[in-house]
Amino acid sequence: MERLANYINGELSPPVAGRYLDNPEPATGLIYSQLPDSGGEDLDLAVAAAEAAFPDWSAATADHRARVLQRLARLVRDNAAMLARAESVDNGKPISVAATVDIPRASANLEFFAAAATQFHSEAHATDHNTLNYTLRHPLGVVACISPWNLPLYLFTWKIAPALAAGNCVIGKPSEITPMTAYLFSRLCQDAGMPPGVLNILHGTGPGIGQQIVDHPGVKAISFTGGTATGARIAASAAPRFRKLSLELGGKNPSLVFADCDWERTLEGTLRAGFSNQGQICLCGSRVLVEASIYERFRDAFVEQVEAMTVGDPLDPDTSQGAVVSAAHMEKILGCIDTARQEGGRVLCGGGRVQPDAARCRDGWFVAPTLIEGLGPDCRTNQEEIFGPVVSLSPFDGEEDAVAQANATRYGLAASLWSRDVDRCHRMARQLEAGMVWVNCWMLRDLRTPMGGMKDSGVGREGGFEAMRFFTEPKNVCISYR
Ligand code: TXE
Repeated sequence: MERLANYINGELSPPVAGRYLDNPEPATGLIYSQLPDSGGEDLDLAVAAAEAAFPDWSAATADHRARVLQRLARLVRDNAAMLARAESVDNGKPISVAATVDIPRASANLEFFAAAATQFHSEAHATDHNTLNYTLRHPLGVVACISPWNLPLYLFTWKIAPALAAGNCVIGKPSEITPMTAYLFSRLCQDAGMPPGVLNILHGTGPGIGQQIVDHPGVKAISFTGGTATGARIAASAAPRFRKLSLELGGKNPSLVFADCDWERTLEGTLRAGFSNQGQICLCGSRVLVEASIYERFRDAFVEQVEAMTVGDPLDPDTSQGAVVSAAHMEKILGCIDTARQEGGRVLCGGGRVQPDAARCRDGWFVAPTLIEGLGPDCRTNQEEIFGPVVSLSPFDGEEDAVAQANATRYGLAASLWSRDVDRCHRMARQLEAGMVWVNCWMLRDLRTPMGGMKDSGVGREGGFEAMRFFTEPKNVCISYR
């Protein structure tokens, strides 16, 4: 059975204590590889390597750093088919999604921050005729990038690329649930000529090596994407040591459908927003709010579309819904569906575990895409992040009610708005409590824009120069001259 390795000081390294964790394939439930269960000794080696690499990497020209990131971007592109397959096996997502979304976006992240490295600039302010302020931006040193399982290589590269571009050395920790693409990526780092120690990748559990990384005195900043409860724990650990934190957490995002929407485009868009990656994207629109005058018609058309989705072997290119990521996560989702029933929700389709046709997937972790209606904004189904293929449908009555329902959660990550009334779209975009509002689209991205959430969806923004600034310490110089 394949054993993955850490990536420390440019080498693929087995865990010092020799402990491993099993890595199952969600589509079959079978263990297919093992990952290091890293500990403090591995972390000390990684931090020492990163500290040793920092003087040269931070002093290197932006062009040099850009070239390393560009080579990595090209290697990810050249190996896209292999990486997409690996990610589909590791995560349970349809291979079509891995091949068209995850891997191309991972390569684009590296490409974008390669370019951003050469464009990064700092501010200067001419205060008056004889005073000038300018700001130096120093990289922080050794920083941690902790990423989740839902978009494994995509979110891993999204974090490490700005940190590296800004001149930091990185301790990366991919999710223990989906370690494979980060491991394959570490092999590509060797091919790309990444200087030893600049990027180190440690595998293992969140409460184990994850928490040790957060607590390590050598780690100057933490960029984390994952669950809100974990984010709170990390914030509590980091606060007394004044570590910089960027937290990209959960969401309970509304898709708001108005009677004047473009019907086909809205159906297709809200379906994608609800069920992409089996609903396991923090940006997924898990609450579809529909203007009362079209509610029944929209609901019936939506049910028809959901029922037409094929749940199948993730490796089959025609599959649109794969497995959910783990047995525990499947149980959590099924528990949420039970809760919805107990709360009085009506299950319109789906509602349980399914077995796809493929024989090899008989024991895999598959949940039927599920639609529920009849629940008010305060019930748990409309409040708690389910993070699975479960969408709740509710009617609203006018703009004010739409905004009130949309904002009635502790989360504030994203919203999508479907209407042809331009005035309304601008009006509502201002009022929605969300870090990202999409109008007549979903998950379109421009890497220059700030990305992150309001309220309990996190603090800080990722993307563009904002992300690079996070990974630097500003120092202002004020000069008075005669
Ligand atoms: O994520 P965790 P989990 C949500 C979703 C899901 C829930 C829990 O609702 O059901 O979170 O998922 C590492 N110190 N999202 O448990 O635990 C962990 O090893 C340091 C939303 O899988 O937050 C992994 O690398 N690190 C989300 C990463 O944190 C720790 C994506 C995320 O794991 C740690 C995933 C600790 N104490 C789940 N504990 C999104 N926003 O996209 C865990 N980790």
